[in-house]
Amino acid sequence: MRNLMGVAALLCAAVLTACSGGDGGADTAAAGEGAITVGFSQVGAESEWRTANTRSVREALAAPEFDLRFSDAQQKQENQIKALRSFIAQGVDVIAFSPVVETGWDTVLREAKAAGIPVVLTDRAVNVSDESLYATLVGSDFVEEGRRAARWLVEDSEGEAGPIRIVELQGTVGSAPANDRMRGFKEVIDADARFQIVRSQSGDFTRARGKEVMEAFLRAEGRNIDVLFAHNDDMAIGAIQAIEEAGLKPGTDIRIVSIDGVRGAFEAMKAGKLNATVECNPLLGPQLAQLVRDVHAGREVPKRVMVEEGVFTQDQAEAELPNRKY
Ligand code: GZL
Repeated sequence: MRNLMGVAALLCAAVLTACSGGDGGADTAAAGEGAITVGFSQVGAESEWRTANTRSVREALAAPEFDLRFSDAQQKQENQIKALRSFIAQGVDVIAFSPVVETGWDTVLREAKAAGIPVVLTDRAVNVSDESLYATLVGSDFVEEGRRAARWLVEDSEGEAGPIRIVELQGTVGSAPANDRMRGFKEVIDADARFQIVRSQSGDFTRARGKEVMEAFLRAEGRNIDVLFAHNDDMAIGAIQAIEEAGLKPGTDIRIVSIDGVRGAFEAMKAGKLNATVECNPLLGPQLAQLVRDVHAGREVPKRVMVEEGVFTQDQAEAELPNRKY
């Protein structure tokens, strides 16, 4: 009976993973004997940051030590929930995932807990009624990233009388980075009456949507935009195209501060089109691998593992570019 169940579980996994699209699919590379089986559900492939994050996870959770089952959710929560259920059906040793949004995870995480499978959160947080539903979260402090973006803007605006009119390109609606970066940015900006956020809209962390939303901002506000705050570099890079197509100079007519610190941002700063980027380190793979080893071995792990990161401005871009790892 158990063998039949095992076959059924693998068939179910194959079907679910096949329809999860993206570069998902059970990557059962040549895992070694006794390898730790890890089900990993990734948000998608929406930005340079995500691509670097996926590469870091895949490199760290490599065979023969690990048997990685990787699924790309294409930024849809229902695909992540399907993938997590598939991992539970496969009886993986550990589940790890970057939750596309903060809420709606209690039920499936309770199913993982009932199956005795520990869950490690990477990158983004969840909002659940019972914190025991996950072992740990390894990722950045998004509120501090928002504060850092605002602090750069306050410093860069020294001596300006105001009003300084800001438009905001927000990340994916309901995601921890979007919620927290907005909160941190406003916490600092609201303390200085010169600054006004005149428009805010989600660009879903992608270049294409960032460009579209910035075009709408420009149509609505004309030349009355002084600053763009973008929750990630990809949306900022899309917005830069829109600003240039509108006959304005990004980085000069409209100052731009964004978050991630991807290579594209350093190239835009070197070209004078972006003014500052707040680093958000995607290279979480090695920390994730160690946490997977620890929870699999039943070792205690901290509930929250932070990631170190900084802020980079235009004057540093050329020198820093060769050092960038993502
Ligand atoms: C942040 C991460 C965000 C990045 C975006 O840790 O979740 O998602 O800032 C990515 O580029 O799409």
